[in-house]
Amino acid sequence: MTPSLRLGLTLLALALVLAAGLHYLQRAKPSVPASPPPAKAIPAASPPIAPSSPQGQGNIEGEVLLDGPPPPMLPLKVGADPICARAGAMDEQVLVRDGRIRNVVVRVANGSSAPAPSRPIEINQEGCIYRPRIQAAVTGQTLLVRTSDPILHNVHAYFGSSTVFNQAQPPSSRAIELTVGDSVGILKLRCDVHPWMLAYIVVTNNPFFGITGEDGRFQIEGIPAGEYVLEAWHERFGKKTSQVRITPSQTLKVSVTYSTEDRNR
Ligand SMILES: [Cu+2]
Repeated sequence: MTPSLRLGLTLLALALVLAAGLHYLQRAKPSVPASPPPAKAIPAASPPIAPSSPQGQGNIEGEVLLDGPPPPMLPLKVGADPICARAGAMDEQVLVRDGRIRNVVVRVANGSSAPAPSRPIEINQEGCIYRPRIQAAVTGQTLLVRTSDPILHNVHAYFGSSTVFNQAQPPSSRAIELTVGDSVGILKLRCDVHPWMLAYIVVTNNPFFGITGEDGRFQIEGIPAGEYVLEAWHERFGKKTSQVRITPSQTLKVSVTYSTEDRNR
């Protein structure tokens, strides 16, 4: 082999390695993040309600209480399908611990509209249950509906009483990508094959919301100072509103109390 031929072969091999590497990088870059972090109360990338507001920002820390004994948790009536009929699956409509309610969405109801975060929110179908059951989104945000189940589901979305989406999702299929509409309200997902499968997305128009965790507490950070209506929503107990005043650099403590008689209507 002549020196020039050897040099040529070496360069060719180098070019092939580089080409393979570039190809891998392109394939490895997913179009949609496989599992972005769950929606947080304050997406960092979202602009505040009033970016030029000179008066500063404050926070809310709150708890949501149930006045009275929580209704008993009932087993889910999941039918005979062995994939769905896991032992011990309970209806998670009302989750209460130490008198505090989980899965209440609390939002600034009269804030100025802000663009949706570019990051999607996600729902997965696992063992014939939507996870998470409750979340919130900003108008125009992307929603990805995934399935981990080896059986057919049918994703049926309602906004109010109107169907906005209805599509079968076979096992191993790609995530269904939806865009949350421009109206504030409640987006409900139900599976037409398994009617106990329910999920709710509270659609709001700004990033200032929180969802109570297992301890029934929530927080909302970085709210421009001012007077607001704070609205809490629970799938069984419905809405509660209150007036709040946000003061710069202060954390307002808020307590929302539902009665066991309250209903979502
Ligand atoms: Cu289903």
